[in-house]
Amino acid sequence: MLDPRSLTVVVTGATSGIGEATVRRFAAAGALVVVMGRRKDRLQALRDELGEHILPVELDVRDAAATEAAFASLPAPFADYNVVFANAGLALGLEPAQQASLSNWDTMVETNINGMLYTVRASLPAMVARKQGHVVLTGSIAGEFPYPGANVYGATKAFVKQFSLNLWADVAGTGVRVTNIEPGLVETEFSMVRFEGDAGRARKVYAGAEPMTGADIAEQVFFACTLPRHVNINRIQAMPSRQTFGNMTVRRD
Ligand code: NDP
Ligand code: 8X3
Repeated sequence: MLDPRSLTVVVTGATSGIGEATVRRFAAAGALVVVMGRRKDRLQALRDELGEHILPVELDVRDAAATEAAFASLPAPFADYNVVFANAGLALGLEPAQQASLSNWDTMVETNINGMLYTVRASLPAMVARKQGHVVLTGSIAGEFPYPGANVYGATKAFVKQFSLNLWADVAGTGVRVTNIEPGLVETEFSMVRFEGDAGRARKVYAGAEPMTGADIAEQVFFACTLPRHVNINRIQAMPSRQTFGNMTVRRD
């Protein structure tokens, strides 16, 4: 296994949920961690709590130039990052396509697809040049299995799935690894965001379901990243033990 103290990890979407838990997992193991997100107060709180191994960088991943600049201006020793966890993302709404908000669709595409691409493109050349790195993406089971109301959200995660495989086809042999993490139900701020702050509706998503936690997913990221460098985990798909596939639906008159 790789010594986690040899890792410098950049995490987008580090201010809550899966990203924050991953920051904590790597920091506890002695890695350096760059924490990226829009909520500056939360980034600073992570730095205050976890110490000088943490570098806060305020970033909206939808801004390509800002993303490029954020990676290009990382100070030593953080500039030598060898793991990039492109995790920032969101779902907005659960309406059927004929009622969904076009602006929500735009935001999901701009964040989950464009933001992820900007993060990878801004960080990949340096890792290839150093012959050492690992791109970890956050896909979703929604990128593989359809469900009503997932329309554009699920499609953005299907993009992540295929992009991760194509990325691996490009970089295999360069020293850079690629892993797509595809979780099912994880209790985070995800549903509060999806339902625009409707806490009751968000709670119902997880009630009685024993959902996974951010820490469960962080453990999977940590596992993939600390395997010996000759091993690449292409994808990890995980669900809570109570979650399974939907049945085929027939809508009868
Ligand atoms: P959270 O809402 O808890 O976290 C989302 C993170 O993304 C926050 O840190 C948020 O930070 C960040 N983010 C959102 N938009 C932007 C942006 N434009 N620029 C920078 N950062 C942004 O949800 P999760 O932890 O659950 O979500 C993390 C990832 O996991 C997402 O990609 C999500 O699609 C995916 N996922 C979640 C599942 C779940 O059931 N929870 C299951 C499968 C996948 P800030 O607002 O501070 O910018
Ligand atoms: C989040 C998982 O099933 O809520 O990507 O879409 S799901």
